[in-house]
Amino acid sequence: MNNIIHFKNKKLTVMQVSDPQDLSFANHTMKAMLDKAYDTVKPDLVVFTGDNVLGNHLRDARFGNRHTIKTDDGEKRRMIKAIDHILAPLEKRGIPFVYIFGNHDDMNAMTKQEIASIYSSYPNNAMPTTNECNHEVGTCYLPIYSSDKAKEIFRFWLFDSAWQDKTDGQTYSYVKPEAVEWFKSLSNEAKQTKTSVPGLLFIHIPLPEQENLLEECPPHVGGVLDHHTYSKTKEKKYYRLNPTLAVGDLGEFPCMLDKNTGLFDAVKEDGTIKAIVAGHDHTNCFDGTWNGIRMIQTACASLRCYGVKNRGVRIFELDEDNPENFNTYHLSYDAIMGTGFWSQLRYLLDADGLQKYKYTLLATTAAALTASTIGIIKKITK
Ligand SMILES: [Fe+2]
Ligand SMILES: [Mn+2]
Repeated sequence: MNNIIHFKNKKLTVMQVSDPQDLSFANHTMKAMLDKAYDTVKPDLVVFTGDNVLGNHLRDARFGNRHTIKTDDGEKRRMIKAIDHILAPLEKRGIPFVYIFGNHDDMNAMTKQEIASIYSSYPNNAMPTTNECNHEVGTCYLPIYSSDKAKEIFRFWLFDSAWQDKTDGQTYSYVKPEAVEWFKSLSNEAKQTKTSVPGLLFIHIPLPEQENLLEECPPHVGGVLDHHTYSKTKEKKYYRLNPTLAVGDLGEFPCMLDKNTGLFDAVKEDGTIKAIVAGHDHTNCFDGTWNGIRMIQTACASLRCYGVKNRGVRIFELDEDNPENFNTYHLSYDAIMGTGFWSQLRYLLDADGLQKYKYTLLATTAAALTASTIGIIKKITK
């Protein structure tokens, strides 16, 4: 491990950045938002929870110089640049980071090992080189030490949940059974040796059990369509967060793991994990508990991809004397950048999905400028 993560004066502030999902041509408003968040919160650690790069669009000509890349080498160069956009600001500030991959990161010619080696080239990379699950790149645990660095008192579990099969080109999303077995064996070992510590589990795609935080409702009360059922049966069913179980935003029906390989049951059995924290569904941002397990989902940071005004970051504040009772809250774009004119204009011009408003604004501005220019010319030539 390059960097040991430890409490400082008994406190630890961690920032989760999920789905920044950018390309080699950076979205400057997202970069500005993250810069401001780092400078305001001053986190001791940043956890990227997947879709860190929009890996399936690296070759596109959609942005920047509008050149299509045709070679694997060119794609790799763009991957290096895209990763640098999210890691250089942390390197500059000396903030350590860890990460998991999402379903988009390896949707390209690169393997996860190759992508991980780019992250490893940064001095503030805090990914453990031991404590890894042998069966899956990126599945590992990060020990969090006491302020005096004498002992591990908390643990961040990082689980891989999606990958592209390079032979058939398909993306699969589930936690490999071997990774669940790895977790169970470490859990049993810690119980036997009485070395268990509390922790948080980070995963890109939410576990299937997360669906239990929802309840069916009529659409007019803010329900979201269950698009999985709709695509199969054309039956329209709407859901919202069950207010007795969860609080926050449900912007879309969750897109959960394809297959249940028993991680939730293993977490329940283990008893040390204080919350399962996911990303992936860009407009979902909530905190709930079902069957004794707390499940948190965090909206995307990306302005490149779909999302709404809850784009932002999540903060975890831990106290060394009582790390189990951590505090967590989400900071949206408005909370970070403010609601002033320039911040809102920036958002309007740079956030994906606002084209209709953007082009109306640009057309209105152009019309106003043209009209005033004509007015000035008429005055001059009178
Ligand atoms: Fe994503
Ligand atoms: Mn995703």
